[in-house]
Amino acid sequence: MVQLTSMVDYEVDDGVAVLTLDNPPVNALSQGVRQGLKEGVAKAQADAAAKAILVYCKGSTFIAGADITEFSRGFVEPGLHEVLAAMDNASKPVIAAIHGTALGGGLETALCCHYRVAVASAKLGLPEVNLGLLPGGGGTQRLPRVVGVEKALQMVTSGVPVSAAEALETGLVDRIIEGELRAGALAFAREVIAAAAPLPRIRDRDDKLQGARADPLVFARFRAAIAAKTRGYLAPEYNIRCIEAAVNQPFDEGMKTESKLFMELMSGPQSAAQQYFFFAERQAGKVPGIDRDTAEIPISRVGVVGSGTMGGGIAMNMVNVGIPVTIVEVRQEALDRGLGVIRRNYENSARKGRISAADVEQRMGLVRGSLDLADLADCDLVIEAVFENMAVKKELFGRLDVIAKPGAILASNTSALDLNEIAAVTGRPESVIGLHFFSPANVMKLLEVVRGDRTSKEVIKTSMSLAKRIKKVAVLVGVCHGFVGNRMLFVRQYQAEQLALEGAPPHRIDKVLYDFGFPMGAFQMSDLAGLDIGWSAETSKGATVRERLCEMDRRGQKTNAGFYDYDENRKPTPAPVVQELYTEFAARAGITRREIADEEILERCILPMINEGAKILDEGIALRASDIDVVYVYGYGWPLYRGGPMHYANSLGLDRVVEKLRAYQQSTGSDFWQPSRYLVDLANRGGRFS
Ligand code: T1G
Repeated sequence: MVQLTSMVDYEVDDGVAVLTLDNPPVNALSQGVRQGLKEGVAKAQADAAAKAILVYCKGSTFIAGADITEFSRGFVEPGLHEVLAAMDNASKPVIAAIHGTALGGGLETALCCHYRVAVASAKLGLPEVNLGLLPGGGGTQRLPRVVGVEKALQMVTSGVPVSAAEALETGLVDRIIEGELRAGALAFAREVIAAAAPLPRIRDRDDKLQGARADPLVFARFRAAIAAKTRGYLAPEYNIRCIEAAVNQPFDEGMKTESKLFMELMSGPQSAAQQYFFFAERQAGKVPGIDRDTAEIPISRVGVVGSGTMGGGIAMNMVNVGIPVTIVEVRQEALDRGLGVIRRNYENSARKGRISAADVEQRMGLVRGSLDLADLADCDLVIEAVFENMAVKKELFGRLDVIAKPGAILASNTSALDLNEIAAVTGRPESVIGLHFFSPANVMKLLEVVRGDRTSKEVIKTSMSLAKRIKKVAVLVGVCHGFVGNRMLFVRQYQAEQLALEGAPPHRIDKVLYDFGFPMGAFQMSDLAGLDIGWSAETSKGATVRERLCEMDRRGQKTNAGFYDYDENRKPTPAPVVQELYTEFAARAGITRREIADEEILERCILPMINEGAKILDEGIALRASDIDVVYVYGYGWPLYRGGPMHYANSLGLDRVVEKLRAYQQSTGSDFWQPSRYLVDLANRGGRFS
């Protein structure tokens, strides 16, 4: 065995030259791997003992793509194209042995082999679009030649990998290896040698492109089909153009088109934001001072108090990964309603073919309803999702503290209240934590894990890994009003309200935020959540437009009227009564209404969020700026291609952000705009939110 580079070994095993890659954690195509592959193919070509070449990876996965950490550092020779061309032009059969994931440049490497074999659990895909990119190693030219144009379009614009079984079906792999991969792949290689068949090169194939040549409208149809969900993103369109090039241009011309479009994306702000976010998401799970030596509390049974929208969604997350749940309610009809909603949600998923009918029954079998809190005595974790009222929560935690077994974790789904105050009513504040799910809780990826002043490391670690187990992205935050997400949202909503008073119609404010990339604007969001959160008719004084709307029974989408009027399809239409109310309230407040430009609307909605984010960092409520961005992308619909509010601030330039904040402080005379000292310091030092 010869070590070609620190990441690639070479040995001949009974006629087969085996190139073994070992570049943990995911065998990315780092320089050492590229160099090793290049040298390995050349060596095997010249080695009389080698009749075929096998590309095999150690560790948990085949090549999971180019090394993303190299992107910002600039490429070092040999380039990927040079390496892949050597494989494509080899005169001896080259076989890829795939396990784990063959992604991006990894699948492109496999597509330059003459054959691909895989274990049944393998996944194969081109997820570059998730990084704001496209497959730049020939993937957009070779994939459609194997799986056809429509499948290739779907794979490169969704970034979702296919299973080995589907890959076999579509011809992406030639055999599923049962048993040990290396041995099975070697056996396959020897069959190929024995067959002495002509070497099949994907670049020479054309049959799968004919259909699209005969039906060029396939691209227009596909564009229309994905337009809504890819709104604002550049990469999906660029991927489609590359597949079009594969159909309409000779192979080498198509490769040039792919490289040109790849470089355009790579040098653009969207990919920079999405690459940043790739690492931000992975950073969020790391908590200083908590590591593999920190003990974890086993969670095998969960209790949920409250079977409303949030309680039901939270329970589904646990059941989806096989954790049995006991849901406690106060009244039978509320419990029946809650359990009914869970069953209907699962039945809907079954109707859409996402799960089977047997799965529905299996999951419902893990849900136990109860009217007695005492039934939670055997739970390892109890999560409350009751009415958002401090007195109600404190009373409940006092009772749970008595009922729950020693060591059990007591968690609150509060979205804003003081967790320390809740913990203080128990004798186990070290076991109290906030688990702030986002509605719908069984869908939204984000989980704000709220650490109290006394919450133990073990409880924090347990909560962070439970989040991974239920397929959530957890972000650890400290206690303050609204934690990270809602606290920043409050200032945006406040400014949106101010803008509406000063003359900007709510639907225009919403359009500016929608065009910026949010799924909906501030007022539509309020209508969706319900204008009566924390409102009651008894205490209402009609002191705000929102209160007046509630008094008029315009409580949002649920009453088909709020800031907008809604038709039977929930289509919003601006409501003249809202304009009248803002005009009335402005007059009462002595505010002169005026035309407000879109640019000002955007700045006054976004800049306060950035400033609040800086205050949150200054107070240590968030561990790092990128955590705030993860909260906003996964919890509040911040467009991923803008990276998040803190990354966006960096792209604007912090000195410019401070300048703008000060300008608004000047023009409004309000200290609402006072720049955070943390932000000013960073800007003065020419720094960035890291
Ligand atoms: N480059 C560098 N580091 C990577 C990496 C990559 N491609 N993929 C993962 N890592 C690091 C990651 O940061 C983390 O580090 C550790 O590996 C484990 O990752 C020319 C241009 C493979 C499915 O987009 O989807 O090829 O935090 O926590 O949950 O066309 O990682 O431990 O320090 O995610 O088991 C295309 C990206 C690249 C795949 C494993 N490929 N990776 O998931 O572990 S662009 C991708 C993933 C490209 C070519 C183009 C996942 C995974 P740390 P992890 P996991």
